[in-house]
Amino acid sequence: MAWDYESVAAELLACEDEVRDREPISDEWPELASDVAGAYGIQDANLAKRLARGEKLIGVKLGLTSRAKQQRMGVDMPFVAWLTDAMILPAGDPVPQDRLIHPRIEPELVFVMKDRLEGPGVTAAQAMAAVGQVQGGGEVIDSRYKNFRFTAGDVIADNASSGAFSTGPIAVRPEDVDLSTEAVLVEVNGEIVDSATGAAVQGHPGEALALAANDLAKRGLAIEAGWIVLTGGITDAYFATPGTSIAFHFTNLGSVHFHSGDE
Ligand code: OOG
Ligand code: MG
Repeated sequence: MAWDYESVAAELLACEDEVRDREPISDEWPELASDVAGAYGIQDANLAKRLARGEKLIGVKLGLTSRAKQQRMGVDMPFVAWLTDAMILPAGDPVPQDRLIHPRIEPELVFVMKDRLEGPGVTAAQAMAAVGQVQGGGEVIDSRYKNFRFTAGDVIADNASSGAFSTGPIAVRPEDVDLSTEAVLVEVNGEIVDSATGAAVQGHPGEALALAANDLAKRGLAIEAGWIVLTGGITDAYFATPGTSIAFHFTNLGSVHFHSGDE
């Protein structure tokens, strides 16, 4: 099969809809591995298909903004992807196993924007000034690639393994929390298995937000007021196989719980 951007976008969305994984597209189209601009073209075509079927664009997510994530996934480049309303997982709802391939869950610091933020040249301080609220959260990632094996181009094209996300019970103004020292404990089936602070995310999640604005500017896009921004997994992600309970406990931002359905 000779791939082009449109057919890759269609195939990745079909994998998602049919709940099946596949080998990375770059196995067949090696140039895609490092074609970042092309991969964003695929990501945008993927979004256009979501919008055409009625999903609403509600924000952006960052990927691979922490060393923990970069090392685990074997890709050392942060990137941006799209969030739609279909990805919202109301707090307390079980992880929707029937529509996910191999969900993994990771803790995130989440921003709700009060102002539009447009790059290039945005600094972390300017980025934070545009934030209305900060929340703890968790993202359910679900790569369309077997065993989460991918190159930078593959994962950007795949909307950064987007699946679902939940936000925590407490929302604070950004000036009321120190995000570099805000810690999260990761609990899996009652055991604390991991921890980190917000500093793991590019030194400060505001840096990740600035990075997103500056990256979107390359496509002539901006972060809009009211949008949600997931700033990237703070720690590694944990498999949410049926029967698994995962909770993220933040210092000031409360806890977010995920129940992965019955075994
Ligand atoms: C890519 C998505 C990464 C994050 O927060 O780093 C991501 C993956 O790990 O499959 O959402
Ligand atoms: Mg994430």
